[in-house]
Amino acid sequence: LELAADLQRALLAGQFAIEYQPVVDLATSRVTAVEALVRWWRGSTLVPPQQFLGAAEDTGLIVPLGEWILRESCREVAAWRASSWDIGLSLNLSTRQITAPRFVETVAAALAESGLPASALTLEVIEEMLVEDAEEIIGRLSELRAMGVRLAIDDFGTGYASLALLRQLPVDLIKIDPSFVCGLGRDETLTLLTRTIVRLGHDLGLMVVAEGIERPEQLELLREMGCTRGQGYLVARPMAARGVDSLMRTSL
Ligand code: G
Ligand code: G
Ligand code: MN
Ligand code: NA
Repeated sequence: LELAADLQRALLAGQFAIEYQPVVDLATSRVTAVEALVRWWRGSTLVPPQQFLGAAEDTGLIVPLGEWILRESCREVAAWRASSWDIGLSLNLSTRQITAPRFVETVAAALAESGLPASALTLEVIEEMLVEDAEEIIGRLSELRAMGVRLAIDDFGTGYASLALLRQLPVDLIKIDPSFVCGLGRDETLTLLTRTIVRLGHDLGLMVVAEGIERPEQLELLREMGCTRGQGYLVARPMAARGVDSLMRTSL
């Protein structure tokens, strides 16, 4: 409860920040998108998301916080697109945000006021979200997709319903969980599973993003497997907006 009050104050005091992690085209190494990741600067201490996202979800504070992240990141990415090239924005969503009243309208408003095209926005969801309120969530996400917004399954392969979800929800992209990618080249089963997920995605006409790339060997294997996109510390760490600014300027 103390944490809940702290979060409320932090939002009012502007203590939340957004970091952006670049996603690159594995063939060209060009940045194609950035994933927005929320940060809480409590004084000079960085509180990890895992320590406050649960409480934000339970108290409902994730709704105003998520709306702030949505508007702010749409605005920043629209500005980067105006001064360099057409990168996309990927956002993580929670159940509470999607089921909140007027969620679809909120996303539409953020796109309209920033000028970011719907097709430049990808909303990431995880399978666990479809356990409760599945119909409502699928309905709302489908509405957004009909507007041109893209949908991604995050942490693909770790839940129990990955494949069933692909049938229920029209998605554009899957993000291979780092628990598979970490074993590339070191563990035969994980390498085989990664290859299988890449092929599955492509056979279904989906874009495939590999997450958690930390070693050159992983990058090489993913390229050889034909995986389209990659993300991870080896490629680029999450960075403040200023960092994205200079990254885009230096790679123009
Ligand atoms: O980079 P990292 O430690 O930030 O992220 C930890 C977890 O927090 C990840 O599972 C990520 O999906 C989640 N996360 C990061 N930013 C957001 C956000 O803006 N909204 C939601 N709902 N989850 C986020
Ligand atoms: O659950 P989601 O995929 O949204 O979480 C993204 C999280 O993964 C963020 O916390 C981000 O900081 C972290 N992350 C990004 N790249 C790497 C990486 O190469 N290795 C590890 N261990 N974590 C990463
Ligand atoms: Mn994510
Ligand atoms: Na993930």
